[in-house]
Amino acid sequence: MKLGRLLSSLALAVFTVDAALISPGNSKVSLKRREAIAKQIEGVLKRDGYEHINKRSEELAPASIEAPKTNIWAELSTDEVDGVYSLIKNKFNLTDFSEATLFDNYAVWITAINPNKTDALEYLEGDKTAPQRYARAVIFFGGEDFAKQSEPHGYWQTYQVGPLPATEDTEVVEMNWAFTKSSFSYAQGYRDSNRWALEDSFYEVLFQTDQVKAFAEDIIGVLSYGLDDSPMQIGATDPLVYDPKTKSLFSWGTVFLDNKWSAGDILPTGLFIKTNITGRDSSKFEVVQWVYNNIAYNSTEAFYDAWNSNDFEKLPQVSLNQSWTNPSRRNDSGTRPLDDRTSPIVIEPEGRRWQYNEEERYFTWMDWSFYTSYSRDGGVLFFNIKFKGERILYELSLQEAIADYAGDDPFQVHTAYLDTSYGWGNNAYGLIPGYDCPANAVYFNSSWNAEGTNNFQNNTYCAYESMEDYPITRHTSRRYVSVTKAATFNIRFVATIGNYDYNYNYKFFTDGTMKVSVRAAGFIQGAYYNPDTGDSFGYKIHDVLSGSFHDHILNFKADFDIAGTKNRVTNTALKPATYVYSWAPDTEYNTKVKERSVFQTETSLNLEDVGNLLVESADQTNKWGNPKAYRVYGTLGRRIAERSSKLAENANWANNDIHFTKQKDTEYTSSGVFNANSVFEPQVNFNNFLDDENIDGEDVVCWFNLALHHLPTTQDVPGTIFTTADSEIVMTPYNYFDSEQSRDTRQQFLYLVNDGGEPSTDFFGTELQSMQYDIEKIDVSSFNFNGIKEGKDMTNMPSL
Ligand SMILES: *[C@@H]1O[C@H](CO)[C@@H](O)[C@H](O)[C@H]1NC(C)=O
Ligand SMILES: *[C@@H]1O[C@H](CO)[C@@H](O)[C@H](O)[C@H]1NC(C)=O
Ligand SMILES: *[C@@H]1O[C@H](CO)[C@@H](O)[C@H](O)[C@H]1NC(C)=O
Ligand SMILES: *[C@@H]1O[C@H](CO)[C@@H](O)[C@H](O)[C@H]1NC(C)=O
Ligand SMILES: *[C@@H]1O[C@H](CO)[C@@H](O)[C@H](O)[C@H]1NC(C)=O
Ligand SMILES: *[C@@H]1O[C@H](CO)[C@@H](O)[C@H](O)[C@H]1NC(C)=O
Ligand SMILES: *[C@@H]1O[C@H](CO)[C@@H](O)[C@H](O)[C@H]1NC(C)=O
Ligand SMILES: *[C@@H]1O[C@H](CO)[C@@H](O)[C@H](O)[C@H]1NC(C)=O
Ligand SMILES: [Cu+2]
Repeated sequence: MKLGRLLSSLALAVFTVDAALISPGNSKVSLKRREAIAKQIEGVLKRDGYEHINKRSEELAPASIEAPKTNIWAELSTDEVDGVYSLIKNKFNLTDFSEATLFDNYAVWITAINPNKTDALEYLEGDKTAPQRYARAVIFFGGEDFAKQSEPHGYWQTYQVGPLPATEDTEVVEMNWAFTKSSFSYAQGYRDSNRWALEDSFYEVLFQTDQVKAFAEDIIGVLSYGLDDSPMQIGATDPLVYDPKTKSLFSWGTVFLDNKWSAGDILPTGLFIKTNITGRDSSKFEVVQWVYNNIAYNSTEAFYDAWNSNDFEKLPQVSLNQSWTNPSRRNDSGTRPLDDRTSPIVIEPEGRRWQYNEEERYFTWMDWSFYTSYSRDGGVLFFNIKFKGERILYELSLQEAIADYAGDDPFQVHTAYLDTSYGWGNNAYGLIPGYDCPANAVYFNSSWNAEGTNNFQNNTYCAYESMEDYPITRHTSRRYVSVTKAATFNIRFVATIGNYDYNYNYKFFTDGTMKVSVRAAGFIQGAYYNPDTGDSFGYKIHDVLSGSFHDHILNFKADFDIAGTKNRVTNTALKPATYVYSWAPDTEYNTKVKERSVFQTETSLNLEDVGNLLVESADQTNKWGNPKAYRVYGTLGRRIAERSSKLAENANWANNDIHFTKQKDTEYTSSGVFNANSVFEPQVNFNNFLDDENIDGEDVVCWFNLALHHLPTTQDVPGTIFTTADSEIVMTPYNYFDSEQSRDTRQQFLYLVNDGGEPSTDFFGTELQSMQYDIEKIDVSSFNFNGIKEGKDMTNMPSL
């Protein structure tokens, strides 16, 4: 995945950049360069008026619905953030981010802390007032005024600020209750844009030194990094490599080639650099190793000398004709029959069938209801998900995702991304109507604070009703045909983290089933294909490209409340058995049986070891005496590689497919932004959640992993496709009700022959009428796309 996020967006060869902006050593330079690039792309695309496509549906839209309660999980308002900021600015002598260097104190994020569940439930279910609001503020201390002897290069600290709104007297305390650790050294802390810029300025200088310029240009065959017209881009691995013995910090870098399709991730060069990046002064950074063609050189001189010698072997490089990397339509292959006609679209013939409250982000559809919130760390978050008036889930939210690579080169070997550090909410750009979401979707905007800016983004997530392409149920008998449509309600967001686009979908069915899926598309992080050593780790999928084998494991928190908070986890094993029945005492029958067991204590499981895995009510049964329950199953998974120095304690949730713990306010998230680089002592060590507490009859939280063991093939060239790069969990009622719940929907057809042989048909009042659909053309005249960058109000069209 994301390859030095910032670095990779720098050298866009198609847009020229003012050379004067580049002056190595100034950590702000690269940001300016980025902004300049964004300005030049501005206005390339313009679009507006997609409300036309929705016109009919909007005209017939139901009224906004009153939310029964205030959304107590809502992200902070701009006023709340500004109040917090002025308080901590004074208290900690903060420099505004736009002016700050790594030698100042500055705020990196200000975000909401969700209320504790006990307080929330008292508000939701009782007549208590809404819980007070709190903020989480993360500060980098680079200045001398708050310096610590133990942290010569500065440190990060997370604070809890509140209750809000902030006044001079508001409490600001270190936020330790939710984390294993709340303070992080510079070395193992967060790589914010100031740090990326620092590393980038080092590489810009390095690649303009005589020796490096000479061999890099010769080996790779293009202008060296740092020049305006250079297509080289430098990627650097996560996590940072910290050596506690020498207190030194290292980073592995590699050179990719950018092109006009930003396809650098599939244009590797096979050149690797290990750099000592200890400290905050890039002029003290030092190359400690070059690796090329599986040979390590301990210094730039050593590599230069080898390159100058007669027996140096140059590896083949990617051809300059890179039209194969174009992820858009290829026009060299003709047109498929009838493909000149527009493909089908979703229509709501009688108007929208769901309601929402914009302010509270409260949604209702077909006896479902829930609130959404939005955060920089997690994207769209769901709270208080109810079906038929009963809470099924208190919280459903994305926590973290790892992308853990394997390969024959040091870059892939050292790569294990934790994407929450890059952020989901801040990387969800505007969705494209009719393409990302069906034509009848409604779009929602969002806001978050990061690096000193209150950011706004239109159309970050969409909601729509859709139809599955199969009926939810049917039956044909001697007397009748009965068939019921499968309508679903969906919330979707797409986060583009560097090379990858993650499509998250939350789907609700009329019977009480929910499905959460993730799909991946975009460019793979490819490796340079070396025929001698590469075949164990990937297929050759182009001239010099290998699809390097990696695991995507994505962790979610699902706080089930099945008929209240007294729950338990059970397994119904499905087993072969040999039975002798009383009615046939001489015969052994090979058959199969169900066998229920209860998990008494907190547990981690792999799906292949269980049968039907249930979250049950510990005190309520259905009419037939079975515990009310939800079953969870799906394509869950865990990482394949074992514990290593790149993933030691920071993603312990990825060691098994699914975990069940006792709900605790202090077990707030399974990961944190600082987990990415603090490998041994992470912000949240998930193993601490698993301390054998009783979960039988307790409030249970399920932590599950969607997973994709991604061994790329030519199906990933030029881009990975959502069709198969996917994973899904199903959460479905299991003896929860006394019978299946979709029987009350009108979206059915019944053909019935009565006793006299007379046929009749029934559409239950929802017979599709023939009508003209006044769908208008998509008007793209006010679409504006400033290129992908984090920043205020960065993309596109008006929010609906
Ligand atoms: C406050 O921060 C500024 C900017 O980093 C610094 O120049 C100044 O010395 C600091 N003030 C104190 C009292 O340390
Ligand atoms: C939530 O609970 C924790 C642990 O009991 C407590 O330290 C924290 O202050 C509470 N947070 C809020 C926002 O009330
Ligand atoms: C890394 O660089 C730092 C300072 O720039 C130096 O003190 C340290 O010794 C170096 N580490 C190694 C292992 O060379
Ligand atoms: C390079 O360094 C490694 C250890 O860092 C050492 O084992 C090796 O001998 C060195 N190679 C040369 C050619 O100096
Ligand atoms: C570039 O490669 C494509 C196939 O990937 C080929 O169709 C095209 O003709 C080539 N263009 C040039 C200019 O060689
Ligand atoms: C295909 O697209 C390329 C670049 O966009 C263009 O130069 C070429 O003329 C197009 N070819 C055809 C057959 O349309
Ligand atoms: C989001 O959209 C709503 C409705 O259009 C608007 O009232 C609100 O100001 C917008 N919020 C942001 C942060 O842009
Ligand atoms: C976001 O949508 C609002 C309307 O809801 C519009 O005024 C604003 O210009 C949009 N922002 C951008 C960057 O397009
Ligand atoms: Cu992948």
